[in-house]
Amino acid sequence: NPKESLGPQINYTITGIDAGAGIMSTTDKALTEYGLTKKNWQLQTSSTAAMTSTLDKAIKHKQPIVITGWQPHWMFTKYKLKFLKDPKNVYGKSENIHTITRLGLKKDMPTAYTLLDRFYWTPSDMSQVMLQVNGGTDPEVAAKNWIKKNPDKVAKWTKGLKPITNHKKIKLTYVAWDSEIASTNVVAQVLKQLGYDVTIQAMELQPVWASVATKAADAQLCAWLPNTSGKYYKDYKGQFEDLGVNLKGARVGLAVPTYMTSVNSIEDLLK
Ligand code: PBE
Repeated sequence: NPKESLGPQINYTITGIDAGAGIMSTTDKALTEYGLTKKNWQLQTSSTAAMTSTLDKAIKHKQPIVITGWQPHWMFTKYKLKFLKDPKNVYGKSENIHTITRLGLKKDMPTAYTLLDRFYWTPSDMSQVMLQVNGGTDPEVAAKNWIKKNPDKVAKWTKGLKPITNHKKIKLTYVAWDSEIASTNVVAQVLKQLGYDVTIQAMELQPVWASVATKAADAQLCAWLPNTSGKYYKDYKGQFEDLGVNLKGARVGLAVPTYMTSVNSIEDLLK
C-alpha cells in the first residue's frame, strides 16, 4: 500500500553492508542529521553480498527497501535504482577514488610508483571488470581479460617503463568490495607484467589505511574521497602519499528501487 508510511513497512530499517565501510559511518551521521534515529530508524549491518541478495528478493516481490548504495557498482546495472536526494549534503555530491602509497615508495620502487601514479580508468572500465566477477569469473582472470581488451589504456600507464629484473616484492592491500577487487586486481596484473612479485591482501578499511601508514603494505586503491574514507585520510595524514585520482565520478548515498515513486529524498523517510 503506497499510502501507508514507509517506516512500519520495512521495520524502520536501512539495509547496510560491512561495519567498516565509510558508507556505514556516513549513514549513521545521516540518521542523526535527518532526525531518523529519534523516529526509531536503524541501519542494519551485513555485507555487500547479503545486502544485494535482500535487494534482489525485495525487487522480485516489488517490496519497499532502502539500501546503502554506491556507484560504480553492478547493482545500478542489474536493478533500476535511484539515489535519494540528500538536501543536507551528508554524503557529498560526488567522490573520486584515490591511489594511496606508503612514504618512500618513489625512491624504493620507482617503476611501480610511476605505474601507480599513472593508473586511471573510468567507471565504465571498472564496471566491465565488476560485471565479469559478478558473473562468476575469477577476479584475476577478469583483470587479465580487461587488460587484453584494453591494450591502449594499459600502454599509456606503462609507457617508457622497463620491466624490473630483480623480482622485488610489492604488496597491495584492499577491502573486498566489488570496485576495489576490480581495481586492485588490474593494477596487480600490470605490476606483474612489470616484473614485480605482487601480493594482494584483503582486509577491512581501517587496517588498509594502517598497513600503508606503517609500511606493512606499499599501496592501496580504496580511498573514496573526500567523504567516504575522509576520516582515515585525516587520521593518517602525513603517513602516506596521495597519488591523486584513479577514478572520477563515484557516488555514495541511500538508494531505493525506482518503483518506490513516493520516496525521493532522505526526508521522505520521515513521512
Ligand atoms: N563503498 C564502496 C566503500 C567504498 C567503496 C562505498 C562500499 C565505503 O567505504 O563505503
